[in-house]
Amino acid sequence: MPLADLKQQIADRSARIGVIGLGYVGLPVAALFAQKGFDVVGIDINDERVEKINQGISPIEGKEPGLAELIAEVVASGKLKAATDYSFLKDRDVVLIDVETPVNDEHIPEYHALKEALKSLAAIMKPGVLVIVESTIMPGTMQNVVQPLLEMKCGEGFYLGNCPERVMPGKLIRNLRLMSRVVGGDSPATAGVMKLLYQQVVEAEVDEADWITAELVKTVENTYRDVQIAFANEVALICEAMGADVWRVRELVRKSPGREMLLPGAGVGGHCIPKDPWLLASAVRGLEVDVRLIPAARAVNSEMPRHVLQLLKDSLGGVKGKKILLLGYAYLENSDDTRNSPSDYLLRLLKEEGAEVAIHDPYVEQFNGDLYALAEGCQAAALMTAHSEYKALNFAKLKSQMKHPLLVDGRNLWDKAALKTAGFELVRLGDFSA
Ligand code: SAJ
Repeated sequence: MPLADLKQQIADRSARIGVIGLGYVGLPVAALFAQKGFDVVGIDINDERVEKINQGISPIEGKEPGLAELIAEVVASGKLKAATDYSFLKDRDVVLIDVETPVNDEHIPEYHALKEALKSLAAIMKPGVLVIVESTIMPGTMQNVVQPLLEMKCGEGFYLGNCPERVMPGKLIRNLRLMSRVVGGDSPATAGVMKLLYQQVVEAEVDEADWITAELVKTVENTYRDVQIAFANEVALICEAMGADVWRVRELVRKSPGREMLLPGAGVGGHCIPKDPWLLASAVRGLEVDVRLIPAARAVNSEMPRHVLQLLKDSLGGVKGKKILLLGYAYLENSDDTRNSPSDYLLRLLKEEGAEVAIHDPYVEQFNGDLYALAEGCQAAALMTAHSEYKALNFAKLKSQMKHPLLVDGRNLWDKAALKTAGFELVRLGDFSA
């Protein structure tokens, strides 16, 4: 189909849309286009997930305002259907790809899911289809992986773009509607059609670009955050060594214009920040670019759980044979998301040291038991995730349960003076001030 015809079908919303991958990005995207009146078919390999969606039920756990209602609405209207069979995509005019793109232990992106999706799509997609990769990919992937895979099967007869997403757990619908997007096209004309497409659902700016620019924007923005967090963590370590309070230092640094120092903490988890810097750094592997800051920042952040272990060991004179309670297993406050959990790394470190570990997390089913029962006989409790409910614990009861009243605050959640008055020994990450 000529681009001009596709443009018209997008404008009158008669274009038929397919979405491959109905996870925390693909499902809300599919539902938002369906809500605007497009006929949308979603494909996922998980038949239970497909079944749930076709019943109008959201398979996504956690608090996602508006998502469950939106899915019920668009499934009831018949605008959104889900399937496991790629043949449902053969009549699609636009296909979005939202599959996972993890990195392996050597920090190299694994594209198994992406390649399988592309091969399955290439086998059935019709001439003139617009294929858009929304997954986060290493810069260069569109040219070196995506285009060749599609061309092998389909020759030249398709349009190709990438449009990275900016969703965040707990804000899926909100971010997809209100955050700007970059659309990278195989040509300026394709980017123009992509802009029109996303303007149907995005209320913010949609910026046109080429593939490499769109790939870089996404990986750079998350690498930027990782480097900023690493800086805050390194300042915290310096403050400990200097007997200062990083939280007071940070408060005063931020009074200087353009110094928005981020938060030191017990670790950096999640599915974006720990991964995307490696996607960016890997893009230039083998080229004449000496990438030093990005891996260094990753090293600082990934080792913060080990620093929490050191705080425990220094305070207890070692943790072997001691019982330690970890407060928080999710990577982010008030979330049930445990991907790349810093607590999981600390758990492994503690066990290697011969400690006994109890874990509490109100949002994670496996760990949402009675906190005070878990605290029984513990020589220390380490706050790893700043869940709101940890702010106002029954500290008298907690103290009565513990064998030794040591608290390590990895997220600057607790009032240092109040807890000392309550009889606790409090060690706050980054704060060794008197
Ligand atoms: N963290 C710190 N210090 C900080 C900020 C975060 O230690 O100052 C830790 C968090 O505890 C967590 C990890 O880093 O373990 C990641 O936290 P995050 O706030 O970056 O949340 P994410 O992982 O959900 O990041 C997402 C990203 N969004 C997308 O990739 C679309 C990121 O680009 C956003 O900036 C971030 O949400 C956000 O701002 O909420």
